[in-house]
Amino acid sequence: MQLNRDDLLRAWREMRTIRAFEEHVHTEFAAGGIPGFVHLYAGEEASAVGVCMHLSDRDVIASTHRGHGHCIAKGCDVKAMMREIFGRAGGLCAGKGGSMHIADISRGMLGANGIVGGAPPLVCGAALTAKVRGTGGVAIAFCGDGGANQGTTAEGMNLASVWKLPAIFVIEDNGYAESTASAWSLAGDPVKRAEGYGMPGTRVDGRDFFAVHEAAGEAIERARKGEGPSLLHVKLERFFGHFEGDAMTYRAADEVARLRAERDCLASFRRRVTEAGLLDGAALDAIDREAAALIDEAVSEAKAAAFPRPAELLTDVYVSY
Ligand SMILES: Cc1ncc(C[n+]2csc(CCOP(=O)(O)OP(=O)(O)O)c2C)c(N)n1
Ligand SMILES: [Mg+2]
Repeated sequence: MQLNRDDLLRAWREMRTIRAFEEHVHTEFAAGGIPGFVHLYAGEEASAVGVCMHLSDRDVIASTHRGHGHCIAKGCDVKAMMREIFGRAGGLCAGKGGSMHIADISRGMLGANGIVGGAPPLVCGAALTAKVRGTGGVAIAFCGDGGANQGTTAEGMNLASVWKLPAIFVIEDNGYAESTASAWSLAGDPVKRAEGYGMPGTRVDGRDFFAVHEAAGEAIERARKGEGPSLLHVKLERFFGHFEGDAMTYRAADEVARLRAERDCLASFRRRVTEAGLLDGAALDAIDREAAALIDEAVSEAKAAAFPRPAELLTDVYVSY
């Protein structure tokens, strides 16, 4: 898929919106307004956006505990997401799920997921549905370097390959599973694991939106043509702790500052499109202001929203078919 000016503006807006969203959640969490556990996606934006730009509502994704970026890239309403994170009425899941359980089935967002390695088996079901019904849809599982080592990921990849499902496994390798460096925990090369399951595997630099977009496009096209699953191993960085409140004693004191200076996918996108004359700085700055204003509004509206009523405690908990 060739990217035109509108596509590039859209990519920038989505990545900027994710960054602004995460920075605001970081501040609000520290101020004590957000209940529960929160894991931020800042630094990894090019992966969610580079993959999800190829998708529409007929396609589904399943996410991780670090799911805000995936939700935004798949078209979830950011104000409803913010209300959800604050645990308020009008949240995307009625304020009862919080950060780790945001879902919007109408947008093909099957859910953030507190279960590490939860997404790969889920997308096998969704991909089988797409295949049986002949919708042409694909199903994408995001999982981390830690999640890549879960048995569920191995099972999911095996099943997807045996059934030739339109599924893509995106391993977002940010170098850590909680405090454990992937150098200590990830054996061999994840790309070669794909070979073991008879599917193509590609390594992608997650700092480079264009590389992610291209590799994801190839994998998705292959899946849509009925040629089966693929794996992408995306190398990227997380700019905050594992969870909000993490003192990050396992990282060098200057590590995050260095990564922010050298491996920021937003900075590299901006440099590339301005140097190539594809977009001008003023257009990008205008989007930055709009994204910041949108998230400011989302935070104030979330804080002003009511909490769910006690009478609603048991609604939406079970689905009756
Ligand atoms: C099945 C399961 N085991 C353990 C945990 C605890 N846990 C939560 S996040 C995490 C690390 C995940 O690392 P990774 O998959 O690399 O994702 P990242 O946090 O780096 O995005 C662990 C072990 C869990 N939530 N679920
Ligand atoms: Mg990780």
